[in-house]
Amino acid sequence: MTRLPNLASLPGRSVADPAGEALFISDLHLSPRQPQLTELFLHWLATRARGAGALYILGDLFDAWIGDDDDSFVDVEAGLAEVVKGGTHCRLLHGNRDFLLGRRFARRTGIALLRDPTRITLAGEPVLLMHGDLLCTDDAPYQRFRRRVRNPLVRWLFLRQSLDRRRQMAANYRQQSTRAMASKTAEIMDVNAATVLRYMCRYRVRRLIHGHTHRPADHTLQLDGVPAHRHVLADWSPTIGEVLVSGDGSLAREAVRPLGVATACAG
Ligand SMILES: [Mn+2]
Repeated sequence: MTRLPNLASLPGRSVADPAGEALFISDLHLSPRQPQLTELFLHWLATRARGAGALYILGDLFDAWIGDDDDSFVDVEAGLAEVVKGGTHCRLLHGNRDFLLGRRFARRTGIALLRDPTRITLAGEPVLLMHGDLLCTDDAPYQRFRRRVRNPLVRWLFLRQSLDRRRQMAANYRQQSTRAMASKTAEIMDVNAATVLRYMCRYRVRRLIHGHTHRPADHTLQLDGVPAHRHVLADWSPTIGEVLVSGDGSLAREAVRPLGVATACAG
């Protein structure tokens, strides 16, 4: 566990968000092709996430979401609904892979959908939450693609297709995206430093939490000559996941491991 700077040491209004711990996750990329990953997440939901004050899912929970009428993830929806029933405030903002998560999903699970970005208060401090793709402004072709697929007409046309057709289109997109990423440098696919500062200034925060880049790290930057923080969430795999936990005025990273792995790895 890595301890991070004390939240209470930073200026902010003392408005209480849901009491208790707040958990932040993103980029699980759940998919029917990786049942062990889904199992890892469901187990974590039923154990560690239970009874937390809040659970924030910052995008790309699903590797692809082709519409709320798809029933490929009923087990995940049920697991999330249980956490909500247990009194945890669950909130989700869309990632680039699951931006079609809609009202019916929200109704079935009890999750509140957030705008990207959303400003919350954590231990009295304003904190900005984003998926992270909006920060990757060096990748101009991706930003154009993002605007195109989020156009209401394009979404409407997509959602009118049959589920099979949509599945096929999502698979094609995945292939194209893998090819496109292979031709882009690591720098182009990371956040743009000036864009990060612009968002933090606009929303008047000194702390930003996001995912998307799959480069988990806690960055300290200078904002008007004062230190500010950018926490990048980790992506999950079937063998390990990670949660950023806010509680007692501090932030910590916590590993999520499959059952039995700790003993299997001993020695
Ligand atoms: Mn993403």
